[in-house]
Parts: sequence; structure tokens; C-alpha cells
Amino acid sequence: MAHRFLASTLLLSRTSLSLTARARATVPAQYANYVTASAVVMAGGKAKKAAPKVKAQSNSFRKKKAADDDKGESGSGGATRLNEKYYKPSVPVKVEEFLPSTATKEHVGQVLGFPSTVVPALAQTAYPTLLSEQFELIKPAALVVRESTVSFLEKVDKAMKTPSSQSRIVLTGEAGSGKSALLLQTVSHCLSAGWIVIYVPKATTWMNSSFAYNKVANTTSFVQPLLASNLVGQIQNVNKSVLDKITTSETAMVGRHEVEKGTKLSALLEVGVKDQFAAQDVMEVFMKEIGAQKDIPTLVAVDEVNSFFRPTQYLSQDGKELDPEHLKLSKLFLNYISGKSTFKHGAIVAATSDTLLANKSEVLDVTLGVKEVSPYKRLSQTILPWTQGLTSVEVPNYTREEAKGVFDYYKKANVFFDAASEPLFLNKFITSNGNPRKFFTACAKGI
Ligand SMILES: *[C@@H]1O[C@H](CO)[C@@H](O)[C@H](O)[C@H]1NC(C)=O
Ligand SMILES: *[C@@H]1O[C@H](CO)[C@@H](O)[C@H](O)[C@H]1NC(C)=O
Ligand SMILES: *[C@@H]1O[C@H](CO)[C@@H](O)[C@H](O)[C@H]1NC(C)=O
Ligand SMILES: *[C@@H]1O[C@H](CO)[C@@H](O)[C@H](O)[C@H]1NC(C)=O
Ligand SMILES: CC(=O)N[C@H]1CO[C@H](CO)[C@@H](O)[C@@H]1O
Repeated sequence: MAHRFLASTLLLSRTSLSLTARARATVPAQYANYVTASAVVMAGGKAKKAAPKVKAQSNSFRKKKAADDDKGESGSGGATRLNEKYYKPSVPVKVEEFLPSTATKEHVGQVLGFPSTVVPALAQTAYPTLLSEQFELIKPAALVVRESTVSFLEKVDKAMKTPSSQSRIVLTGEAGSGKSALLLQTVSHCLSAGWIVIYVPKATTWMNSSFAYNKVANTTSFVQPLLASNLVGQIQNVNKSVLDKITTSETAMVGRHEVEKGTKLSALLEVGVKDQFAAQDVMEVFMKEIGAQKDIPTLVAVDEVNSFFRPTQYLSQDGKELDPEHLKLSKLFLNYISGKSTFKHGAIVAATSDTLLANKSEVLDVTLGVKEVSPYKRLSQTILPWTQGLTSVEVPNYTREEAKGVFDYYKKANVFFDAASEPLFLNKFITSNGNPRKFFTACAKGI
């Protein structure tokens, strides 16, 4: 089954195998090599672990990796890495696992940790920036089960047997209301339930010129070889056992490689991990194949989705900002987000981000009814069609019960500067209006 490229290098260890393959990779002729991105960073701090080869290699068209962007990401550092002026070092808290069996009405208000089977999968990407602040302070990474969690996951469960074009949902809500948290719970839930999960926690990095890009000759499209290769590697590592169960339905050319019919999807992805110039093709074949089968549903989860609906920070040859549809990887995702392409079974769930106010997408906000259309303003007619048919689910502030559960969790973690009493709870709940982000700040920073 394994195709030729794999067979010839089978004896090498995984790491050296990717290294040698990478070193051999040359820019194919169809990628006119005239642009160099300003810097290269990974799709998220944690991705570095998943793809060690990136660090070691130098390709002619790629500049040095930007300064470590690990800061503030989930994982390793612990509370000591946070500013001691604002945070009290916390103690680890014992929590139950967040599983399909515990994400129920009866558990609303309980803080549950990501399951031990899911944590390694999540470590492949990175936690969303603002949540990682909490996860770094209080171990292990855990989130409260909310009423909105239970009702939303019921919706997602129903999508398991319907085409993804019918379940294209954007989580909306006020700044800090917990959109990224709910998206992450959805990712964890679907992983536990055995779905194929493609999670993009920081869509902004696809658009902000962090990754080198190459024009595809004689087209108006661009590829981002390293970004595509990183993504392929992440998907491959998330749940290999699921990907081993599906094989390709026809022989396909990916870059310079032929992948025979009947190849396991994990082996298909391996080609894109080893040769970044094949990674875009690999993604396209992969999405088509998982979309054609009905045995295993697919979740595409995209955070900071507004980035998909505004001009990127990449420039075309004549110095104009490119729209996302000109980046082949983004276009591939836009096809599924907009329902042009569909997975026979699955869902697309996205969250808007409000951390970068200047980077909001007016087109998306208008489509979702978050913002009124100004009769004087012309919306981008190239971007608008990609938003058609998206539905929104609003994530509200904490209810009192939810906030109390979180408060008790913070109390166990010993994050309070003051005595964690009932009056203190009421004070924090009222001053934050139950807004999750403000509530965290109020409790953990003593503001
Ligand atoms: C692009 O177009 C030029 C001129 O039409 C042609 O010579 C060249 O082979 C084309 N390149 C590719 C990769 O198709
Ligand atoms: C991966 O899939 C297998 C089989 O479907 C499942 O038992 C396992 O829990 C999944 N792993 C994760 C991390 O979800
Ligand atoms: C792109 O965004 C990421 C994450 O927000 C940031 O770390 C990085 O510095 C940005 N890169 C550029 C070139 O703006
Ligand atoms: C949610 O919290 C924010 C921040 O405190 C507040 O501005 C907003 O009014 C709250 N929303 C509701 C519906 O209470
Ligand atoms: C992170 C990011 O993409 N920030 C951008 C938001 O939009 C402004 C204006 O277009 C850019 O200058 C920022 O870099």
C-alpha cells in the first residue's frame, strides 16, 4: 500500500526521515518563487513540538523563524511564568474528566478537565491565546460545563449523521463570553466521540503573513507550503487510529508523488509532512476522501474565523492585499465553510474573536446579524458569497450557577488574594456581569 516515496526511507527514524526529506525538497517549477514572507512562525506555539523538522531546516525561500512565540501558550511553564505581581501561584486541582457522559445537564456548573486521551491531541495545536492564560495558571486545563455547552453539544451530536453543509455554525457573543472555550469543548467532545477533528485555534496566523507563500504559476492563487505541511502533521498526530481506518478511493498525484488507491489516510498525510510542496495537494485529497465516506464524521473547528472574511496581510504581485480565497489552503476551508464542498457526515463550527477589534470582519458580522448594514457602505462582493448560509449561536455570560462553580474551582486552586467568601463571590459576579473573561481577571488578579 505504502507508496514509493515512503518505501525508500522506511528504515530511518521518524525525525531524521522528515529531516532528510525536507532537505531534499526543492521548490517545484509551478511555484514561481518570488515572494518571501516577513517571518515564519508556527500555527501555534505547541506546533513546534509536532513538527521538529521546521526548526532545523533552511530553505532558500524561507527566512529565519521569528522569535519564540511560545510565551503565553498553554503547557509547560506553570504559574511561575506568569507575572507574579498579578497572579498568585496556584495549586493543582483535582477535576473529573470532560466526556460525553459528563457533559450533561446534571453537571452544569462543574469544572471538568480535558480527558487524558484528548490532552495529547490538543497539545498538537495550541490553546487559544486568552484561555491559555487560565490554563497556565491553574492545572490541569479545565473548563466549566455550561448550559450553553450542553445544548450546543446536543446540536453537534445530531450533525454526526448529516452533511456538514447543513451544520455550519459560528459562535458569536460579547467579548470574553466564552466562544473559544465552547469551541474547545466541542473539539474535545468530538475527539472523545471518535470523530476526525481538524482544529485551527489561530486562523489569524494563516492570514497575517507569518508563513512564506509562493505563487502558483499562471494562476491567481498562492500556496503556503510550510503552513500546509504543519497542518497536515497536526491532523496526522491528533488521532492516527481513526485515520488508519480510512483508505483512499482512487490513485492521486500529490506534488511529485503518486499515492496509490487504497493508501491509508495516515500514510497520505505523511507525504505532506515530509514534502511541504506536496502538502497542499495532500490536504485537498484528504478533505475529499474524508468527505466522501460516512463511517466517521468530521469536525472542522476554526477559531478567529473573522480572518477568513477580510483581506489578508499578504500582498499580490502588484502590491494589493490578497483576499483569503487567493490562498489555496484558506480557499479549501472556505469551500467547506460556505457549503460549496461538504463532508457527508459532519459539521463546521467556528468562533469569532474580538481580541483584535481592528481585525473584525464587517461582512461576517452583517451576515450573522451581529451588525446592521449601513446603506452607505458597500460590502466586499468577493468576500460576501463565502458567508452564505452560516448560522450563529450566541454564547451568553455565565449564569450565577456557572460562575459559582468556577469560583469554587478558583478557590480550590487558591488563586484568591482575599478570603474566598460568599460576599466576595457576589462582588466578583456582579462587577463582571458574569462575563467569563472579566470574571477570571477579577478573581485571579484581584481586580
Ligand atoms: C505558464 O504559461 C506560460 C506561457 O503561456 C507557459 O510557457 C508555461 O509553461 C506555463 N507554466 C505552467 C507551469 O503551466
Ligand atoms: C482515537 O480513536 C480511537 C478509535 O476510534 C478512540 O478509541 C480513541 O479514544 C481516540 N483518541 C482520542 C484522542 O480521541
Ligand atoms: C501573526 O499572528 C500571530 C498570532 O497572533 C503573531 O504571533 C505573529 O507575530 C503575527 N505575525 C505577523 C507577521 O504579524
Ligand atoms: C456580559 O458581560 C459584559 C462585561 O461585563 C457586560 O458588558 C454585558 O452587559 C454582559 N451581558 C449581559 C447580557 O449581561
Ligand atoms: C494580528 C493581525 O492580523 N493584526 C492586524 C489587524 O489589522 C491591522 C490593520 O489592517 C493590521 O495592521 C494588524 O497587523
